Amino acid sequence: MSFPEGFLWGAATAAYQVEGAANEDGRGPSIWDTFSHTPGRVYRGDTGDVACDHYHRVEEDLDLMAEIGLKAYRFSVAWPRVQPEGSGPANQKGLDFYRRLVAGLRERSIEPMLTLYHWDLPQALEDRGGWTSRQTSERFAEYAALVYEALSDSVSYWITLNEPWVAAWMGYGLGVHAPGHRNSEKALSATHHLLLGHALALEAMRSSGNGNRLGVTLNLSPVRAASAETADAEAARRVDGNANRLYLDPLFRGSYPQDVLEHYRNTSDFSFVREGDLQRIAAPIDFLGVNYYMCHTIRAEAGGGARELPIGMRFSDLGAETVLPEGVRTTAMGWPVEPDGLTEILVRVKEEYRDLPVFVTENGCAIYDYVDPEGEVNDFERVSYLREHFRAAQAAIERGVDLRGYMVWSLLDNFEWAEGYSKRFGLVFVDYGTRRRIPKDSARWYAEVIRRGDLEG
Ligand code: PNW
Repeated sequence: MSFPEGFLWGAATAAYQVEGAANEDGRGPSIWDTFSHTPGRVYRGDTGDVACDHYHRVEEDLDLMAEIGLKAYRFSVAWPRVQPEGSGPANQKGLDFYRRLVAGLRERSIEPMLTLYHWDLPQALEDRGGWTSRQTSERFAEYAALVYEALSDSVSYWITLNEPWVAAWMGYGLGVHAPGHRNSEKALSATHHLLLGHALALEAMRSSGNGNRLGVTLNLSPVRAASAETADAEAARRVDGNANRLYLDPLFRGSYPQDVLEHYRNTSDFSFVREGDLQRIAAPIDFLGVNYYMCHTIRAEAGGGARELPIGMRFSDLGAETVLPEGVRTTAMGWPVEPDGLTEILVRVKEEYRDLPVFVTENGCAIYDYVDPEGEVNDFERVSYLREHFRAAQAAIERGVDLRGYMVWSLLDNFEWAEGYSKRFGLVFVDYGTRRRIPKDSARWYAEVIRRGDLEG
């Protein structure tokens, strides 16, 4: 049982999480610089100022990718490197870094997959309302056009947004990510302007007419009711509406789900949705990126004080709460390990929305990794996690899903947002004292999978 010929096995990172060099070559501040430098926002006060120092160690990291035998590498471009103030002409030094990175990938026959927005909005735009402002969608399209002009000859796979749900709800609704607002009306407006930004960016890139493939990445999670009770089933449907359908419906059907609009009737008048927006948002994409981490098992909110659930398992204003299903393992993030959910969500996209090329653009797990006395990182739990999820991907292919590739999150341990450096997702361990890279056992195991093209042995 093998993966299709030409399957793109890869790994992913994001600019703010790995680059560091926060004040170099004209980079401007992003909302994540502001947020991480605000006391109390990020675990232990960690920031991305230096991160993995990837900006200076890009050659070494390219060699690591080649050593693992990656066929593809997904990275993001830092908007504030290209436009320090979020508008105006391109900062060439900022673009040069990505030109070098892409050239290095091409030299090693690694396919670049570029994400335009992985959450590092220029602070100057946040000061004018950020994603709650329609202007930001327009600025985003201008930024996309600048990057496209510089790199469309050498990059074939373009992703407009990474996880608009997380950007909108964790950033503007729950306040656990930058810019840290806690307001559902803002999260709804941010959702719409992110999707509109995707649409306008796509239009700008398409107008230059070449054969590149353009898509968007969503984090999708099957939602299951914790019991057969009607109240739990209804709560699960609300979470599904918020987390999945609020993004899938506009992109593939050109409408927001009725039950979700109804649910937020007293929260927002949705006046930010203008005539024609949804039609533009539903313009065809060439592929969908799916980030898969977990299923949500939901019961109706019991009331009596919110429990402190792990980040990524909290929802606001839905009258719903997450429970951990019995007998399910969790990762260091506290997230349940449910590989079959990956098959389920991929099949659902094909059956309920569209049969189109799909990439798993992120999947992986955090473990409390450490370097043993022999200098090795024995992360057998990550190997099992990945093997089980690769099998789930294979099951989706057998059920007809047009899956083209799989990007493991992440190439390197890195800045895990609100969790700082305390959570390690990498195939490669990073010593944050010296920034030395140590490939984990999972990196060697993955290299073997890629070399053989199957999961046996
Ligand atoms: C993703 N959820 O975030 C991001 O794209 C990465 O930058 C991040 O490092 C990685 O996953 C691990 O956290 C997510 O609530 C955050 O389901 C939350 C969820 C999913 C992904």
